[in-house]
Amino acid sequence: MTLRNFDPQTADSLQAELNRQRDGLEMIPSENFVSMAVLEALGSIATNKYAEGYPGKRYYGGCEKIDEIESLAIERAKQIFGAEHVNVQPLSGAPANIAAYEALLEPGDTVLGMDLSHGGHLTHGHPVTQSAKIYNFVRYKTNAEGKLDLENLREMAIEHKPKLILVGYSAYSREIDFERVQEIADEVGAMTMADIAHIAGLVAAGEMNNPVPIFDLVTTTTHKTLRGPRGGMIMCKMKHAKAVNKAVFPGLQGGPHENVIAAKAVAFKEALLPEFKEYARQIKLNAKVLERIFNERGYRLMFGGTDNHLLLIDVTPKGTTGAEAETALDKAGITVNKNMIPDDPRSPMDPSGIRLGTPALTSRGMKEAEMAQIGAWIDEAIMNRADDAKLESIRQQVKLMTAKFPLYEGLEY
Ligand code: DSN
Repeated sequence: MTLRNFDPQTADSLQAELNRQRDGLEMIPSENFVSMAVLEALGSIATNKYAEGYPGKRYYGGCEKIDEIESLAIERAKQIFGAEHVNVQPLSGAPANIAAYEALLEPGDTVLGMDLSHGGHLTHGHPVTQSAKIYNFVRYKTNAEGKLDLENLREMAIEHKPKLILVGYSAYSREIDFERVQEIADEVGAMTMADIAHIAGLVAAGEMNNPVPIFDLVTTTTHKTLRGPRGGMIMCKMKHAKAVNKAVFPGLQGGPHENVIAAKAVAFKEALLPEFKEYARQIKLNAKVLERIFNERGYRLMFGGTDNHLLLIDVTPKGTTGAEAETALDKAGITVNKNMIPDDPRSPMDPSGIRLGTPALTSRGMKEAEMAQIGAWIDEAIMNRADDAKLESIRQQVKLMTAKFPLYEGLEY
């Protein structure tokens, strides 16, 4: 019985979502398109198996083949990032971070983490999270020039004596000097953690600095620039391996999702290929084209531009807001997300900025020429945000462009 025959309602929604992904320009910087091989592993029979524990030490019988799959994922991740120890079981980025805190900290310990509006992440100590109730997060910010200020970080580290210094961001577009962060941590006797969820694919390809050989612990998601299934991963020094494994299971999670782990293994194999290096390089080239276009057209780029896959853009100089711009772009077939800018005077539901990036479009094969056209469309849509006919005409042009970059050919629900 096929999905369509058994459950046409779900099949209809999946087909409509596939059409949306095909016809539009996906520019949310945390999204990507996995390969058919990753999709196949994700939809595999590995979903049927309970495997609490770790390879060779499970609480259930019949785990021999699952052990092979999980070990493959671990070994490939070690090879990509140069990690001493890897745990591939975290269900996603937030649980990976929660487990990392549990592994490294005691309740009440102080952590230096980046403020959300300056590019940090909710799980880096935002007051709405449970972690913020358990640990004492002190939040640092980018400086007046909009850059990560490691001298200020050092001063704050000396003042607050954190147990952990946390770097790695979800809206920050610049390179991070992990070696300098480690020196600061060494000076104050702190441990180091990086959350490389956004840039993991760029790090894997050698296109951005790699904290894994330097830091105590590194978390990531596997579904952003790394282009794997939706999931998380923790990499750490061997001295933290036991604590990390205990924190993930049984500390936080139950049975690992072995179909997702199989898909991670496949994605990691892809990330080891020379084509992936080319892909990561193109992501950055594409982002640079957008940086140029938005500069030329008078937008205010936060952090002064980009070294990675994303741009955080203040749209208020154009007389609009993040929410309004997101809605107009949606109508034009371009998906971005509204986003706070540093110390945003506006609210999270209608902030001053939009955040956009190039990983998904680059997966479709788009290059500099397409980016130049897309940058122009984004500006046109924002400047004509009240003109539905204009937005519809951009959407039609977007559809013509995306048709030239087929997505999941042959797949139908
Ligand atoms: N939601 C992710 C992002 O969009 O950056 C981070 O968790």
